[in-house]
Amino acid sequence: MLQLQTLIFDVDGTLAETERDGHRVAFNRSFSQAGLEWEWSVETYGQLLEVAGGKERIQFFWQQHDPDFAPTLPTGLNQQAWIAALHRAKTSHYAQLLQEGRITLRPGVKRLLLEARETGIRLAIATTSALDNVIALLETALSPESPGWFEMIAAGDIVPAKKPAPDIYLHVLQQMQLEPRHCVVIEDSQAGLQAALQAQLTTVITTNDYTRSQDFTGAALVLDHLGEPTLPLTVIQGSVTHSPYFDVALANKLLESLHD
Ligand code: XBP
Ligand code: MG
Repeated sequence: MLQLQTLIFDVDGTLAETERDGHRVAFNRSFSQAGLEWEWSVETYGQLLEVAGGKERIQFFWQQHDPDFAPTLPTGLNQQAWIAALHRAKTSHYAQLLQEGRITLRPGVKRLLLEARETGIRLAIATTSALDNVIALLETALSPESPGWFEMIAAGDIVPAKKPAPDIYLHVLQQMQLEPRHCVVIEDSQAGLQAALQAQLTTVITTNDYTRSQDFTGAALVLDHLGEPTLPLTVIQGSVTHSPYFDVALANKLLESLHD
């Protein structure tokens, strides 16, 4: 029996490069629609990514960059409700961007998911993003029935603390009754790595433009992407022998070497 039983995927930056041309643009569209003068450049957004979660990111920006701004709140609506409404509009804009086909999966993601399904590896998602965003991404960039490939999609506000807190990973472990030594996590960011490591999970990082210079100490492997037979991966940290791409056998080997 394989040591590997479950693959747990992060979403944003890992399944697809959703942040710069997806979430960022959706935030800006929601700001403009609400008559706000806020506009997040590619660079500003890179800094704001340190704050996990869209609602939390809006609140942080408001406090740090426009503290005197006071929206006219209808009776009974507090600041949190105003942020939540703005964030709901952002979620619709994000779905619209996905419908336009602007966001595609990163190299190797679909291949690895299909191989995992063929070999009976269980699949899960652990993300800070809202559930609607995850479903929309899977349906548009992977296939309409693909949300059903995942035994569990743990997303957004279902746990009190977002990454880098381990809550979302602990939730998946508990709900699916998993032992960390049988799981491999695929992440793209330092916050995601910290969350997974605190849950004792073996973690593979695939970097992107926003995360490339982050500290990935503790990752089992750091790659530029998962790779394809025709698009070999590059190893940034750790070692991969004789394989141009990350697959189930390699994930299993990682666990065997760590848990011998
Ligand atoms: C990425 C995030 C998310 C998205 C925005 O999380 O930090 O907040 O940027 O999504 P992960 P929402 O990499 O864990 O998926 O606006 O829906 O919060
Ligand atoms: Mg991510």
